[in-house]
Amino acid sequence: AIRRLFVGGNWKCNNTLAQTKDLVNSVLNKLHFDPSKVDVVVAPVFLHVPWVAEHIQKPVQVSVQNTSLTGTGAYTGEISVAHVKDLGLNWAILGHSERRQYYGETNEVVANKVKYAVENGLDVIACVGEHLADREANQTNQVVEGQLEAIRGKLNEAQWEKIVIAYEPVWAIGTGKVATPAQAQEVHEFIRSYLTQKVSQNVSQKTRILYGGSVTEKNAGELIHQKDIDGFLVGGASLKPAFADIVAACN
Ligand code: G2H
Repeated sequence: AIRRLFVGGNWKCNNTLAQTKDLVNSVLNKLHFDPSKVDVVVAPVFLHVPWVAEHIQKPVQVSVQNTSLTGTGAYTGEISVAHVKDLGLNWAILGHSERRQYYGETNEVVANKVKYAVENGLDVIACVGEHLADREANQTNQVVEGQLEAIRGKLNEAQWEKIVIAYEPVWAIGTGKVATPAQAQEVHEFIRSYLTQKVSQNVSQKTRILYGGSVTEKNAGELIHQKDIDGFLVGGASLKPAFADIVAACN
């Protein structure tokens, strides 16, 4: 692969602390992979992040699942980029479809969060993806382009170095209904050509584009062979030993 692959585990709002500890000890700390070939990044529940960051084996990196739009200060209930950096962490997932859907994060909010996170030193897994109705109305590319356009408007070219894009069709998320390798590749190719046209050839060639949505150990092997798929953002299967098989498929 021309780009280092990337496997993200998005643990979402799951697991007791005891279950998280068990997942780290029995799955993550037993992974064998070559960090020069693949980045492995897991995103626990905020309250579990300090324990995970301290106990996970070195080559596995830790991400948060959200950051606030604001800095430190009088912002009750928020977790700022500064707090994430203070723990020594470098990654945030932003704009996940569940944040867009349930917490009112518009393209504009997501783009501002991405900008703020990047400007303050985080690497970002920026999520985009269409709903079933968009796909059925042949609007997939337009929807994804609108999401990317909002983000692009806030970044300069150099800042794209800190961005990984996750394409997650909403109809495939947690539904067991995975995009076919051809369906995924088609959108990944569209995203890469968007980057070529709207940012630069260099950014287009360097940016990792992940697929997310019901990735399992059974479909990862075929998906990863698609030309423009550079890894995965895994939800449900990242809570299970299957995650090790998905990493193995990318190593
Ligand atoms: C998509 C994905 C992880 P799942 O949200 O971000 O979840 O693999 O459970 O569909």
